[in-house]
Amino acid sequence: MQTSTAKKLSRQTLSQLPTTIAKPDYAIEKVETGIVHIGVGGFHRAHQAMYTDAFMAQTGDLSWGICGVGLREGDRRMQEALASQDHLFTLVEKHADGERSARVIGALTNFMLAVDNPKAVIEQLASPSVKLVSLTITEGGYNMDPSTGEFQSEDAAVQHDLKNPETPKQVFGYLMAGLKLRQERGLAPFTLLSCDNIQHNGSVLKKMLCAYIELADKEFAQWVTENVAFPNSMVDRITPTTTTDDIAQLAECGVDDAWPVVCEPFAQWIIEDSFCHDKPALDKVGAQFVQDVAPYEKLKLRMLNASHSILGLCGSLAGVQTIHECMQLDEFYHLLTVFMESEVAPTLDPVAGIDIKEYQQILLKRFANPNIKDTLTRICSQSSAKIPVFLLPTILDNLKHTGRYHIGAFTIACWYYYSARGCTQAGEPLHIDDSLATELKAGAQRGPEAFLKLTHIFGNLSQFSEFNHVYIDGVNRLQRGESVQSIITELSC
Ligand code: CS2
Repeated sequence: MQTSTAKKLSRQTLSQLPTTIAKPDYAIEKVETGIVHIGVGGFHRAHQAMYTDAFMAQTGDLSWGICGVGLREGDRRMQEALASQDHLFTLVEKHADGERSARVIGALTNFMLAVDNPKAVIEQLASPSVKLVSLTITEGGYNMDPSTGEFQSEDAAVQHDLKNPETPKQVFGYLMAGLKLRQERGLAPFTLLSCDNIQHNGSVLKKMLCAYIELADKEFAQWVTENVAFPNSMVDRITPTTTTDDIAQLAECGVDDAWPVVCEPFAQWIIEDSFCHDKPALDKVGAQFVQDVAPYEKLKLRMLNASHSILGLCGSLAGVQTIHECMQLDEFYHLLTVFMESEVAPTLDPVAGIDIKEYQQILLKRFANPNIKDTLTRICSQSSAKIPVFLLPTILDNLKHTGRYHIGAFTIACWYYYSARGCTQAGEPLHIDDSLATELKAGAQRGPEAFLKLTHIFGNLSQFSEFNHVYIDGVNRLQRGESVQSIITELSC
């Protein structure tokens, strides 16, 4: 419920907002668009937009504002919310002890909905002021076949874009059109920075984009390969889905914001120092430029994201709702500790400046933050794109090097049960929010073996008989009605 004194957020009302809310201390009206970001969700706003805002505040260099772009009709709600408040929004950091800090972020200069005007988006990408294009299009957004690592060219939107290069539908169509226009106009290409949770995200983006361009224009694909930089990056900040309670709480503090973002205090951004155009000195505000991002990515994906998926899939069957509630249960807390120590840590490479044990401890604390209320529904969404990136590489490494993979295998058993029955162990319905939901359900209903043979998710995992054995044992125990809690207690011994 909104209180009557809450001020609608806008440039005009900024100075009237309560003093407890930090505001951009730079001239917002002077900010120029230096970055185009595709995929403006909560995470982008809590992370890249926050870093950019801090950078502009600290350096006074206002040439790095962000123009957001939404490619889907589903982005209209965000476009309308942001447009209604001059593209300002509030970021609320919630600490474990209840402390909160809110600040208005002024980094967004605009938000364009591509479906409304594809030409304008292509023009924006070709604008001389744009030096960087960043992406958060989700793990599944790269159109990569997970079993072969190749571009899926038969996709309907890809075929559409090849025939209609001026009115594309998918991200690669836009990027190609923008880069082409820049080349025609003699402008340097922008750097393309993927901020998705994928190992070697920049290299994957390069491979997929160039594969797409090759279908249309081989010579231009060669030019892009040689002239565009695709730095890899590791991004981290837990950002739950904004709830109506979050909006109401902010209104009680005096700000009427249609779509604020809530996040944890922690943030990390490690970027490969490889740009083909100017870059903002984000290292002035806590980001790190390094030569090789791979060990950081591997650490984060295998420790944090995989642990999230484990809690998501196992916790859902046990009827738990959020990550921090899982962490309050000893069984889950121990499960994660053992998973990180005995299944993940042995597969990691040394990471400069990071003590892996300390990293684990910090993660457990971050997950336990009771004010973040990160739902298992969010974590389980799009598991078909997450599990192959977050968990499978660890299982496969352990199978190759005779390491432990029992917790990983049990998580897949839980996912099977979740997909086959669509309910918790107590029979409460669980929704499967996944673009491959039909396939997952159909595979699971044919039985656990058939589920594991969904090769574009699991690759050749079903060919490892020792894995099969452990996985089927987990499925049998679940089917006999043994509780998740009692199984994971045993697995954590
Ligand atoms: C989560 C991530 O989507 C997921 O399953 O693991 O969104 C996670 O919260 C972020 O990567 C944290 O940086």
